[in-house]
Amino acid sequence: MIEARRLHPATLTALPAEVRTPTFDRIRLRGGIVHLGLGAFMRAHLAAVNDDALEAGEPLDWGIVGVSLRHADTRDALAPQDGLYTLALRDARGERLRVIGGLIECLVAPENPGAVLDRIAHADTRIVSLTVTEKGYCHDPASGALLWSHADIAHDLASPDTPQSAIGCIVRGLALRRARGLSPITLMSLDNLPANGHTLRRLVQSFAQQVDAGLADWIENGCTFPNSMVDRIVPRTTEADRAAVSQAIGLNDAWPVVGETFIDWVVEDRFAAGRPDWTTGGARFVRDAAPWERLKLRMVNGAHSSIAYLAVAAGWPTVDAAIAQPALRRHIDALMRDEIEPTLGPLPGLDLPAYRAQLIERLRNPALAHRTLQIAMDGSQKLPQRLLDTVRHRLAQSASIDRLALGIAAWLTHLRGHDDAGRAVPLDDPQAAALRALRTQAMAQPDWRARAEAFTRYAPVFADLAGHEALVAALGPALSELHERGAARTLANRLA
Ligand code: CS2
Repeated sequence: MIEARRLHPATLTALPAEVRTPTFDRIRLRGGIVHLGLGAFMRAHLAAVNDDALEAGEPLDWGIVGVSLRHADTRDALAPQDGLYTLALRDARGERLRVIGGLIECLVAPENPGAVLDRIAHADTRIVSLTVTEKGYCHDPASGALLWSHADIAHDLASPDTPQSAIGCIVRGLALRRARGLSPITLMSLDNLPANGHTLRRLVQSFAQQVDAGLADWIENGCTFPNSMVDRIVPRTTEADRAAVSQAIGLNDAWPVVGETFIDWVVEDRFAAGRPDWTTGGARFVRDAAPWERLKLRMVNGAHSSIAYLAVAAGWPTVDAAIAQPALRRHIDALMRDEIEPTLGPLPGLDLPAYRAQLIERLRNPALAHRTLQIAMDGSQKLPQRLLDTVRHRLAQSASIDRLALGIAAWLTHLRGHDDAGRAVPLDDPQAAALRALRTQAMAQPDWRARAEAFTRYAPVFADLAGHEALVAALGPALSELHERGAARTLANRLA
């Protein structure tokens, strides 16, 4: 029985006229895309762009089968809604509401891994896409190598029929495709990793080689792994969001998503088995996504992580609250202008100062309440591509890295587990235990220079930057200042 007040295909006609609803024939959609990692970001990005394509008349082959790799909560919320959910796009001017219709099924891998493999090996499937976050790749972020010691990878090697990791699901699913005589497909990473397609390919191939060299050849010769840059700020949905969206649409939606109006997606046009025309939703197909990835990871995510660690220390709970602090805003602006932008290659048609100004506006968005603690998660997985690659580039040119170093020092300070006022803050990171040990060991050194040096010896993050003189020289004073004065006064002082 359908709840009368629940969002559902049968209740769509009850929605207020200003809520946009799918106009394509949902019943006839087939699952051309299998998406691993059915989180908020994917539901506000790929799914929205794909809905635009379907609205614009793309064939109904391009429905999405969503797969949660861990929890059943998204499926449990969306199944009674037949996969429908609301996307609320918000900025200072207000909110635009839209019901997304392209999600045709939700699978939960731990409940039924066989169903996931079966879907990847389905004749309808032509693209497997992923948003599993940085740590979902089970790789060493510094070297990019697959972590054979990772519990999920070890499990997936030993148990072919019940994979738990994204890499295990993909390789076992492709093996089944090949066994069924089906054609190769596209594997499309949409995570914030540099060369995300190449990274995925390397990891899939490492695992496949271990399983079956013939399979590895089949993948190499037929599957493609386009690199891409994705951008849209999508905070975790809160209870308040659920209530507000349900109220606005006049129906209960158990799991809406909330994001900014801005969207960007640059993807390499290398699809093994076709693709929808996503350009109507704002995607750009290119030959080489690398310059755009660099831009986005260094500017947007580099700024985000720098803000997150400084703000958590200072006690500023959301990005908009943080960027409203003049000293932080000036720091982030100067960080981008003076230390990040000079490291970006040519970007045809891009006005960098305008991009920076727009980014500051996005960060000021008062309607998102993006938690700084959420962005502070998983620093060990994020810092290498967000701040350290930029540092490498600057060091190679003997250019200053003081502002980059402040963000890195703020992350190292975050490892202490409390903010500047002494309030506990969680260290949410797959390497939390090792990072705590690192901090204890580094803090036992006699002075800040030696402490900075000890921190840079942490290979999974700093890799070849271990003991780099100029990095240590910039980190030492930043660590000391953050320790002595706290983040707010350090920022104010640095502008004085
Ligand atoms: C954020 C990103 O949580 C984070 O680490 O920096 O999710 C960010 O919001 C997106 O990459 C924006 O496109």
